[in-house]
Amino acid sequence: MRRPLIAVLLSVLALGFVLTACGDDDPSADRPMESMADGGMDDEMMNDHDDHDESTPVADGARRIEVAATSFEFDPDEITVTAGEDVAIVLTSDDLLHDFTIDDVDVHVAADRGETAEGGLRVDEPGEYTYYCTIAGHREAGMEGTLVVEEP
Ligand SMILES: [Cu+2]
Repeated sequence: MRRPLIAVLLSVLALGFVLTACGDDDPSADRPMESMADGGMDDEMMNDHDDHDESTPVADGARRIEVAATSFEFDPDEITVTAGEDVAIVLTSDDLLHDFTIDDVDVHVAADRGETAEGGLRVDEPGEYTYYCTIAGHREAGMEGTLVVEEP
């Protein structure tokens, strides 16, 4: 029984040493980050990323609609729902960070590389809406689709 305990203690000590060693490197490692953050472009990207972490809440009993995001398209690129219906957009990304956003509708889901995320969606007004990916350049490259909201 003692040996494993000693091994664990030694591992913890070794880990602590490694962390301390890493800690010493931090000041130099931070400098490039800080200088990058000084550029307006990077500030914008970081704020962007914060926004992408928040998904709209999914209502109980929402119908799940799976959407695959790849560079640079959505599959499917047309989704039909009924006005007032609660749905969950289940977004999966294979390659890199993509999101699902509609202007004027409260829906947002973001999925990072290899991840699946869910976001609630409900539209009360029938009509056609365009969903797209807000990551810079993606919509322009073709990442958009049509949400058709039918009369109940
Ligand atoms: Cu995208």
